[in-house]
Amino acid sequence: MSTHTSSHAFLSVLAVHGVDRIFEVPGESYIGLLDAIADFPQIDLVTCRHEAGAGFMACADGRLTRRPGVFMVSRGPGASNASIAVHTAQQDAIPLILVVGQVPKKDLRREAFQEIDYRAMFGTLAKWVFEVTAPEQMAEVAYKAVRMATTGTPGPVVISVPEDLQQQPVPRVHWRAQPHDPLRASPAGLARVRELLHTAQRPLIIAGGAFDVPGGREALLAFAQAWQLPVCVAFRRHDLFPNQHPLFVGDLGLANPPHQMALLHDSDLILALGTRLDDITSQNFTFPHHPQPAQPLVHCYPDPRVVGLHFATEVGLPCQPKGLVEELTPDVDAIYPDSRAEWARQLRGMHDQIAAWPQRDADDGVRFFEVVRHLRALAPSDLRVCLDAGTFAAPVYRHFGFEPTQRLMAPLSGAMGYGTPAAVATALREPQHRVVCMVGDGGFMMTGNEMILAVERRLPIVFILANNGSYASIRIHQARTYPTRHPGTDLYNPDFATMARGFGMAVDVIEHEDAIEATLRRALQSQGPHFIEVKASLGVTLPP
Ligand SMILES: Cc1ncc(C[n+]2csc(CCOP(=O)(O)OP(=O)(O)O)c2C)c(N)n1
Repeated sequence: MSTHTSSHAFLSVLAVHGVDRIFEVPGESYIGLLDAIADFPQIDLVTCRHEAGAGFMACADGRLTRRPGVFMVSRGPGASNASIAVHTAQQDAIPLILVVGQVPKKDLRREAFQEIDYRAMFGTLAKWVFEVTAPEQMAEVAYKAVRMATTGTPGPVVISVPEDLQQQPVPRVHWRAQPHDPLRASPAGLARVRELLHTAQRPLIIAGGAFDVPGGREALLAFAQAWQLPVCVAFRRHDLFPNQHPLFVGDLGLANPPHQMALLHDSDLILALGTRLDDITSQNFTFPHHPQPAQPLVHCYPDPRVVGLHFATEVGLPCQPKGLVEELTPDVDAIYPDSRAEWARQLRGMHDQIAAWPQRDADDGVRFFEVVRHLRALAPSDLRVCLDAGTFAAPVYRHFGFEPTQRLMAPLSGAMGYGTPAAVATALREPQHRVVCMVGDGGFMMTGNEMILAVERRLPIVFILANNGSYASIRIHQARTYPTRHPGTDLYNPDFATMARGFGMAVDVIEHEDAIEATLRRALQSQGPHFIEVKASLGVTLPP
């Protein structure tokens, strides 16, 4: 190994905490750090083409590993491109570390070439922003970055490292990873929840992302079954509970019909477990009633700042939901009102109606829900579904019906451009599972270059592009609010199939619905990446 530099110290601490992959777009502002990475053969350095894609990959990686996803970018322009991933990590509660090369220390705050003050820029986006001012700080900063990114509500941390501080010799310091005891509920809190569980006639669980930990899903399932508790999953958290289970009663998302919400409001106990009760999950802060719910609210999240923040709670539990439900799952038969079974049947019946596959016709192209329907039928039980933002994804959320070992990777931030990089990062992290990426013709061209990584590393990802010639989600909004015209949402597209062939991928184009099944079958068997362009219907009835 070359001299032990400040960059070696920084990387050693990250490696001790399990960081084994770093995504990067290089810049002259951090070649010192880059050079040191060559001395860490255990770190897979993934060279990317755009900082947004690198950042989305790090987001997906952080989500899958629950360790910080790490990406490195250059100052000014690089950091600006990277900001979308910092926002997504914040909204999605993903541990993320962004390392930015900075101008030399002597030039700081002189508006030097490509300089940005990152504390100001990322001040409200990131959980913590730190600018290194001495090489000896680097190890400590890496340690704190991991702690900040992974504790409480996971989130993004930004570390700015002036270029002249990256290759200074520093003494070796041995840092150890520090496991922390999980946060547990108080005995009094547990006792109060037990009382409520014994008496509630119409209880409802809202299950959120903090269950996405090893054993979390199993613990939730055992708890729900033991007490006969219907489960609604939080925004885009469909894979937390088996969707075929009679106690699965749907998701709280962008399109819950009023009659379903009226029924959910009728519950007499809400157990919001592992969810932040965010804007979308809470139906724009209307479910439960804001700020004082109509029924007792039990709110559990492993961050005291989140518990009871938006809604007044009957019981607030700043602890891990997995541990909580394990403690509340009785060894013997639980005692609760008989009426609960009927309540669960009612909610499930409503969900079944909402989740039934649509019957709509279309004469302007392939109905994308038909692609999703066939994929559902053919999907292996360990499928990873990576979604971009767009209306093409609506049938996945509403109708797909995730099995217990299938996983959904979708941005809670609603960021377009997430799908393709997330699929590549998922396939890198979980090569044993089949990955399907679905993306619209708008979102695909916001990133998309990451496909070359899939080709380079022969990742067996099926990319499905819904080409409807439009930013259709926005066009739908226009049709509702400004029905007579729709400026700014039509798309003039390149020949996507030729593009994908140019990347070196196997390519299919679906122009008719009768080709869907055979094409998907073939793609799901592919050894490497496979690209399918679907000539899709706009999918909505629009005024002329
Ligand atoms: C980065 C970013 N820019 C803009 C938006 C606003 N937006 C949400 S959906 C959408 C259109 C998506 O179009 P496309 O990817 O073609 O999918 P479609 O809705 O047509 O299925 C836009 C522009 C966004 N969510 N993210």
